[in-house]
Amino acid sequence: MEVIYSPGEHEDPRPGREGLPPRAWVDRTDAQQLSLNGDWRFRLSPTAAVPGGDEFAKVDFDDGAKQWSDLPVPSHWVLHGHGNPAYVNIPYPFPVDPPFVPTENPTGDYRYAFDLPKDWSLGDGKTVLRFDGVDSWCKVWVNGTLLGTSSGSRVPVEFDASAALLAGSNVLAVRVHQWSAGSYLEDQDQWWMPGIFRDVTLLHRPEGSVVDHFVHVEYDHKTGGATLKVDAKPSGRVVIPELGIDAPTGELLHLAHVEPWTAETPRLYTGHLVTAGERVPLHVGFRTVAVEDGVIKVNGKRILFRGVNRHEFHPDTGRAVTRETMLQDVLLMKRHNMNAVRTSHYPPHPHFLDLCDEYGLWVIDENDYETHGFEQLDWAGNPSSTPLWKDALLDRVGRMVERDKNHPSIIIWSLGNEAGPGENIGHMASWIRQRDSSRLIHYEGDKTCKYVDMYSRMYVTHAEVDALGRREEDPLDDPELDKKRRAMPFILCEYIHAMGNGPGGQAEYQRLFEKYPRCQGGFVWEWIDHCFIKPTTDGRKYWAYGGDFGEEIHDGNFIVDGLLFPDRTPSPGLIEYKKVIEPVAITRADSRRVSIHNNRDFASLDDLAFTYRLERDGRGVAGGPLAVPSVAAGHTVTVPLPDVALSHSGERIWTITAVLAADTKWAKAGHEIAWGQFPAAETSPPVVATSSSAPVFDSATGVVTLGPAQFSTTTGQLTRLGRLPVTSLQLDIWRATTDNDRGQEYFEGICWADVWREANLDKVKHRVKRVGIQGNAFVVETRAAAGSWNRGLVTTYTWTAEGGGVRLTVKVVPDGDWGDMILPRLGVRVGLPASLSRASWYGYGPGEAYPDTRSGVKLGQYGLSIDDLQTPYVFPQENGSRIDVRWADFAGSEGGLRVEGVPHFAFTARRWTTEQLQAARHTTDLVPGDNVWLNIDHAVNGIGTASCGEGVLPEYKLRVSETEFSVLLRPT
Ligand code: IPT
Repeated sequence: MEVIYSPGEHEDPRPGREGLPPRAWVDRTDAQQLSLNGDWRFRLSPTAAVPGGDEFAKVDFDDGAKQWSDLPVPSHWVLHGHGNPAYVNIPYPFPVDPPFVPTENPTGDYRYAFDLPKDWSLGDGKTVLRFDGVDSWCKVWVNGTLLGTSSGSRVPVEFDASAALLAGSNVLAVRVHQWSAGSYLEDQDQWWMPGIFRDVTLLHRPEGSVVDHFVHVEYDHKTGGATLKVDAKPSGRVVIPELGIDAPTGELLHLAHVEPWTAETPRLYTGHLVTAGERVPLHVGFRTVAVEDGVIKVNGKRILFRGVNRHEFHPDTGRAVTRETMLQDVLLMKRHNMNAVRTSHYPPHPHFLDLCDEYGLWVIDENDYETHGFEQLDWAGNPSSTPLWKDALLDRVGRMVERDKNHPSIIIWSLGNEAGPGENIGHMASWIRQRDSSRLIHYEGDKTCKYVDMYSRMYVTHAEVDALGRREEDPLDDPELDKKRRAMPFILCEYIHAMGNGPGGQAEYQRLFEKYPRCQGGFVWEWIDHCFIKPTTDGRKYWAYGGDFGEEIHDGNFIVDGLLFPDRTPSPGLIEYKKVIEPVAITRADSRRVSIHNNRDFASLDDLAFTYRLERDGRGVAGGPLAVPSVAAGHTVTVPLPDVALSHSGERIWTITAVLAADTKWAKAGHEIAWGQFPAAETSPPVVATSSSAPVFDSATGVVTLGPAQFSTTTGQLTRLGRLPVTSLQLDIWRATTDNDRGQEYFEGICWADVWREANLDKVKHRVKRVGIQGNAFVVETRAAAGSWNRGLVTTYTWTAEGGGVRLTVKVVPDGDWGDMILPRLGVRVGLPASLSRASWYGYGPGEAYPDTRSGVKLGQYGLSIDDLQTPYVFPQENGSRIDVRWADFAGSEGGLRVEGVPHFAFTARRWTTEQLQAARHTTDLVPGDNVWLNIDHAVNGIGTASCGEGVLPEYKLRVSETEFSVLLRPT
């Protein structure tokens, strides 16, 4: 056959061609730069073979033709009307046929005409063209001259453009294929989004400019001294005036005293590297990273990661994120007490790392490498274990390390994520070790820890973390490897899966990290929900996830699993995490003293100011500053509580708060860091009022009247309370399942949502057995039972009049075989008029809380509209429960309702039913109806994190048992 076309270049598993050797990335030097970001010309073709071949790269090619349009660079073309983003988690969206990819391969041709500034000296040195990120493969021409090709979406490439550039006007042309051999190495759990999505820059490299430089530091915590050596090619001088340094490169400099860099104290010394041709800024942070005594130490101290996995994401621009967005992420992390970030699962835009250096975050910088789709093939042909891919893997890990090697914030290199085992993992690790021995190596997929410096796992149960803490985990077959691994530090590179409502069980993990030195914390999965805005047919906006773009293969809302909603508003999960990882533990020492423990690794609490507040039944009675002496890291002080005269009644609660004493780079003075709340005195039990009137039965109407309440004798249900018509008050055990309910518990292998559905718990019918009057009480006996099954809950509602309202006592007796069933909730629900618009309550708030997600809420008095009680999870599900409520008022234009607990209850109030919430797929499916549906819960099942991880811990499971609870309902 005479071959006239055979695709290929982009299916070559080897690294791209003609890229310059990778080097340290520098934002700005005194050498000239020209940003080529802007509106480029763009044409999309359906296959890699574009008719006309490379013609489009020629200078005089007509890009005004109708197939061409403008496209901003950086961006993903699928977010600009050319095709769609597609979300798949683990499987490849194309046949696994490595290194080949489908012929159907969206291909973007880009052209950009630009003028070289007049003072750009082409004759002096070189000019290089840098792409910081092109997804997934590109071929680059300048003025029709081919410069080279590149693979590796999230690592930079530089080409020498000197010979191709002209003074005056130039034309840059780039061909980008969505799919390439490299796509096999980039199977991360995220949207597939091609394009030139990071900056494009032209860099003048004058004669004698820095080809590369490597800042080596060591900090000696025993002496407070440090060493510094800056290797540079060509050699030059290192100038750091603040340290009195003006010395040649390559020389080991001993410094008698420096302030070390830590995530808590991100001290940077700025200076310059000066060579014959360039002045490069230096930001030096002194720190030493080591594994000692089986734990990771920085500057001689064990550190504890309070971390998060960060994908780059913005709902408008995908992974093309601006510096403002990066800064917003860093500020949000710092403001929520985080100290670490894993750059899952690729090196981020370098500006993000600059911000981590500056603001203080420990970084695990991760290679752009994941081959998760091979798992379902038992890893057959997996690049980690196939020699064919060795060079590509060394190429990309090298481009990460070289680019990022001068960041003090990076203390760990990660070889990638979910890429199975194999010797190429070892090759990458060895390469890093010879190049940079100053940092540790991480890879979770190295189960035996043959190549890495720490034992890392994801989504491990609390029980297993406990065993790991004791170094009593199950042994490996190989005793040598087992011994080595058992001696290693342990981290959770991913845990507590922030999908939907939750994650639950955070505090219990933190206690384990605090208990066992080996357990050095973890990184929440993940930072932000990756969703795009889409309109409904009638123009309302919703957050779109997998499948909303017509993808053939997709993983639905598994991409909606962040601590931040897509618009970066914090979710309740983040509020919880902030509290759980707070660096100060404030607890009751005894009735007169508070204990303040500094949970930081390095810094004292001198930057914090403490305040106290005393409340009685949620109303402040006293408050002011609390003097706290200096507390060094790891230490505790006990401080007397202010001498405030306590009243003799009501619930008296101390709240002690630690806030920033002065403005910092990342938050203003007064920003809350930590708090503790505890009772000031025993609360006396509430006085139980006796019932005041008896029920009256009107046989003509069939209505029973009891105080302000009216009941139907046919249904036994409450129909009116004062002015309020009410409906359907009955026992309720169902909740709209959460992502975590729908998950598979790692430990027990149970999916509770499936169990509940099988048990028809969402289809409970109520059979009225008897309705009657017993003394002063109106009594309704029912049997609530789920369709198809013979077990039930015999429920007795006893109503008595009390203090202008009615008291409802519900007794639930299980009937039949419930086995080990747990219930979503146990309480009553009632339909109230839609005119109710506001809730105020005394209980925990202001946000939602469940039994295992309640660290972040405080006891107090709160008020919110019914609409604002909802947590707008992207995928609608149970939400918004307020826990341990003493009383709640629901008010509106046509009368209201007060609910008082005996002593506590939880509530949700919504403008739609649980059934509607269950059926909804997007928030726009939730349309207010004719009622406000109030659930008054005696108990609620926990949340857990089974969407990926452990289920609800036993102590938070709502088991079926005989139960009695009461509430008071009063019209207002
Ligand atoms: C783990 C992945 O590393 C991460 O990218 C993400 O997909 C997460 O799960 C779930 O959201 S892998 C999983 C099989 C434990």
